[in-house]
Amino acid sequence: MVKIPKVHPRRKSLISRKAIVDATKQGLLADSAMIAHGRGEAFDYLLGEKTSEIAKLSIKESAARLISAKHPVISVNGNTAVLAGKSLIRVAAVIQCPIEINIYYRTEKRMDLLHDYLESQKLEVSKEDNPINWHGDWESAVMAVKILGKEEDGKIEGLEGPRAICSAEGIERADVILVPLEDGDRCEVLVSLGKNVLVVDLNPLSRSAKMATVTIVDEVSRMAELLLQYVIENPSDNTEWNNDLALKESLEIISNYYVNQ
Ligand code: PTJ
Repeated sequence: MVKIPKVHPRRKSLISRKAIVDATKQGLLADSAMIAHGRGEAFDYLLGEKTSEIAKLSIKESAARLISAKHPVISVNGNTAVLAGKSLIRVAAVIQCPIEINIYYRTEKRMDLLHDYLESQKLEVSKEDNPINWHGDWESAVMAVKILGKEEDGKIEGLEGPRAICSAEGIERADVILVPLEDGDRCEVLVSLGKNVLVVDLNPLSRSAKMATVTIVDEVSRMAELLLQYVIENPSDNTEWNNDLALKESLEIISNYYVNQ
């Protein structure tokens, strides 16, 4: 195994790549997961590989909407589980919402593998110390997080085929959904069903980014760590959120890449 030096300038990126490669070998990811990851890396490079001020605002807005939701849910696909699974379990523990495995390339085998993977991550997270500024019984809060998805007892009205399958207790009844790396069609339908759809996508031009209620243009693992901090801070939401304006700001950062160097 190649050891990545602590001072390597691309250390974080190399660690993420290795996680994606290892998870592919374990069968957790879709065949095209590496292509999606590579596309994300390219956008992240242009964003300076850091969370922009507008991304911070959109994460804060998402935190507020998740907290004030009646039935919030965090949707997790293969790439998200591998890159940000533990952080999102911590977020779910703080707001006490379920996590739903919601994959585009759906097979029973992948659903089972991802379920076991997230359950084992949950166990590890439950043994951690309380997150900073969070008070309570951490182990109980984490173990109360349900990992949904395998029940297949719900349907996303307006979609056909396997992409419509979901959990009745999760996405079907949710009023607010955090969906990292979502597909554009599904995002559009979820919005048309009146749900608040909070998308995480490094590409501000993707259909999901444009369709979402709030788009977080940031890398999913960076965003998840900040989201944890914000859900603990408990901010208030802004019903006037202008997502088009937020997307424009992210695009400006990308187009000013050379100027910002
Ligand atoms: O696990 P599954 O079956 O649900 O499949 C997951 C993938 C990601 C393979 C599937 O959803 C897919 O093909 O996605 P796309 O259509 O390639 O879109 C991926 C989007 O996510 C692109 O716009 C990327 O820029 C963005 N992206 C990739 N990696 C990251 C990311 N956004 C945030 N953080 C990342 N690490």
